[in-house]
Amino acid sequence: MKKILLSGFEPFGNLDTNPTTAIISRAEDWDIEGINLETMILPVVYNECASRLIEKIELFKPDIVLSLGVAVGRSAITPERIGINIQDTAGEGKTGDNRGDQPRDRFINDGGPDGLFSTLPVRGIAELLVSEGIPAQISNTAGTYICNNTLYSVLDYINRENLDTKAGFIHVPASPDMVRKQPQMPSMAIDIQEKAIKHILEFLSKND
Ligand code: PCA
Repeated sequence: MKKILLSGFEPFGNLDTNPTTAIISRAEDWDIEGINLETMILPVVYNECASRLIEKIELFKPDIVLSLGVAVGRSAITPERIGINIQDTAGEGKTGDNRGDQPRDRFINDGGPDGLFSTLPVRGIAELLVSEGIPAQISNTAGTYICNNTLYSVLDYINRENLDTKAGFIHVPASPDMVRKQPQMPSMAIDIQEKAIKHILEFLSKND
């Protein structure tokens, strides 16, 4: 039995919803053979996103931590290859986090490594989804906002604690309801996003 911790995020900025909140609420009803699944929603707050996840890791002691976030503008499911040691709201989080924190060029861990690679099989995840007919691609940047912060901090924690836990991050596209007033923006139905994440968990539970 593999213990998997799956996290999503609350909405942020000018978004009313976050597809990862919907995926998490659907995941609460999943019953996948061989997986003991815990789910949680994280706050879009620099100083809290990772600490809340780490508290749960300490309690649940998962084999695998998979965090989900939305990347508005992307058209595919994108496993992130690396988290970098920077907090900067110049990009996707221009208005700052949900508490108004607007860091520029701030280290997540002063003196920590510049970057940390995901320990999930990002190539295998992308290939699996493509073979299932779902658009997917490795992403080489998770940005410098909350999602990158979560990925970096969890990997940094796992390294410092010398844990065997594997961890990674997946960005999903916007859901159609989020872009109904911007029809030129890419989106992916929640049903397909849900299917993708379910396939990934099944794959991870069998992969060592
Ligand atoms: N996406 C944002 C933060 C929360 C989310 O779902 C990001 O890409 O950093």
